[in-house]
Amino acid sequence: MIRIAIQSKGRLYEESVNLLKNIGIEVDAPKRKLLSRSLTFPIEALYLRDDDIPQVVAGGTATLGIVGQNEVAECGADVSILCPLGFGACRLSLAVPKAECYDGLAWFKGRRIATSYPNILRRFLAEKQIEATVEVITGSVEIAPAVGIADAIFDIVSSGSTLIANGLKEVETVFESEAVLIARKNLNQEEQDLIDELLFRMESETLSRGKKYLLMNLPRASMDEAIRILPAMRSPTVMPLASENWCSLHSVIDAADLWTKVRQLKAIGAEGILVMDVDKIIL
Ligand code: PRT
Ligand code: ZN
Repeated sequence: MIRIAIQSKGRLYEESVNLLKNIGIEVDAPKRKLLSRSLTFPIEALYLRDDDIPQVVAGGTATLGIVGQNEVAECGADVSILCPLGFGACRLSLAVPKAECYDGLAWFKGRRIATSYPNILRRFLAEKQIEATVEVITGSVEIAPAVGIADAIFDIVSSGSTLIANGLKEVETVFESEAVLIARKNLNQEEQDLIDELLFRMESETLSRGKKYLLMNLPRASMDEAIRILPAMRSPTVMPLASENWCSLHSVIDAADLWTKVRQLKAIGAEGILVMDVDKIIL
C-alpha cells in the first residue's frame, strides 16, 4: 500500500482527484477526513496544503505527491519528479509598475522585489548577477508596489489579469510550472511496482488528452487520399461495407485538427462522419 499527498483545497485539488478517478482510483473528499483509503487500488490519499507536500514526500510520510513544480523548486525537497500532469500551468514572473520604462534585467539592480518564492528568485538573481533586495511576503504580493513595500514583484502568473488589475506589467518569465507527480527516493519493490502501474494508467490518460475518434463512410476510390489525410497511430482501420464501392474508415486525430481534416475528408467524398471522445489510449 502507498500513500499519495494531494492538495486538500485550492487550484490543484479538483484536477488531482479527477486524474485519480480517471485511472480507476476513487477516494473520498477531504471534508470528511485527512486520510482516505481507496477501495479500488492499494493507495490512500493524504490531504494537505500544497506548501507541505514536497517535504512530506521527501520525509517519507507519503510515497507520492501531486503538486506544482514551483513548490518543489522553491523548497528544494529531495524528491523525484516522475511526470508532468498537464494541469495547473502557470509561470513565475517578474513584474514592474506599468508606467516604468523597463529596459532589461539591469533595471532590478538595487531595487526591492516582493515575493512568496524567495529561493527561486534569489537563485535567478545570483545567476544573472543582479543585486536586489528580496522582500518575503506570504499573500497578496501584487499590491506590494502600490503600498510602497517594494518596487517590483515576483509572483505566479497565469492569465495575467491580476497583474493588469494592479497596474503592473510582466517583464521577465523566470520559471514555467505545471502540476507534477513526485515520489520519495529509495522506494522498495512493492512501492515501485504500484507506481509503475499508476504511471502506465496515467500514460493512457495523457495520450488520449485532446484526441478525437473519427468514423466515416468513404468511397473505396478515395482510400489512398484519406490515408494521407489521416496518419493514424499505425494506419487507419478500414472495414468493408455491404456496398462494394464503399468502406468504413476509423481513425484517431488531434482535436485541434478536427475541422481542417473534416473539410478535407468531405472534399474526397466522406459521408456520415461520426466524431467521438477518446477515453483512454493504451499502446
Ligand atoms: O491552501 P494551499 O496552501 O494548499 O493553496 P495555495 O493558496 O497556496 O495555492 P493555490 O491553490 O492558489 O495554487 C496551487 C498551485 O496552483 C500553485 O502552487 C501553482 O502551481 C498552481 N497555479 C496555477 C496557480 C495559478 N495557476 C495562479 N494563477 N497558483 C496561483 N495563482 C494565483 C497567483 O498567485 C496570482 O495571485 O493567481 C493569481 C494570478 O492569476 P492570473 O490568472 O490573474 O494571472
Ligand atoms: Zn500554499
